[in-house]
Amino acid sequence: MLTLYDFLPSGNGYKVRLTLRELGRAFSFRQIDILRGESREPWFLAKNPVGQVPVLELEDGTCLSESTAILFHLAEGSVLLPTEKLARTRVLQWMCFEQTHVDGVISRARFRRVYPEVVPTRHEEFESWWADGARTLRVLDAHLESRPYLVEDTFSIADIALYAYVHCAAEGGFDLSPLAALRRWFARIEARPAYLPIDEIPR
Ligand SMILES: N[C@@H](CCC(=O)N[C@@H](CS)C(=O)NCC(=O)O)C(=O)O
Repeated sequence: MLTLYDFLPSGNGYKVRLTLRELGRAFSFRQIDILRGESREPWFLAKNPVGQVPVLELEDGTCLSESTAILFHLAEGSVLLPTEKLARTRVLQWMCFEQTHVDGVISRARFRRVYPEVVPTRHEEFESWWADGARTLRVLDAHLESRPYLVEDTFSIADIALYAYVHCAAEGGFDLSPLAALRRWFARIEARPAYLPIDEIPR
């Protein structure tokens, strides 16, 4: 059985949960309390020396970290990852975009607003994330204006990777109401039979 070390509000962990659900893979969910430093304890650092979730432990004990790498590993050979070279490159392109423009920007604003006691944050920091994040959201909205999914009109791990933090951007102080194409894309993903909300512990 696969074991996912995760923190329920984590969008990075949520990407792995959604991918496992889409693939119909059974897994055991192990909650790590990152707020009280559990991911920095020696037993966890032995699984990921960076001290961060998500970590996916395979049946043979191998541990994988970094959500993008985990999604690629899981999706290989499935409908969630195209085989054609250019389409695969586009999937990777969007996942790199996510790590640069969403994780660390939209996700950081959300984390600091939801848990203000964990890291004190200056208003100027929020203003910088709001400006950068709003641009990111507009790029995504424009791309989705004329297509149902990010790559080749087909649902892929690129959609999962971007959806994870973008759908809850409002918690970070971003206004999603004018972004109609983005909201239609959310609804499309949320209508999928394997869908699981971010705050629901997978059974
Ligand atoms: N680039 C990594 C980022 C992982 C990450 O930022 N994990 C956060 C939770 S979303 C974490 O474990 N933070 C706890 C800590 O750094 O101590 C990924 O995509 O998986």
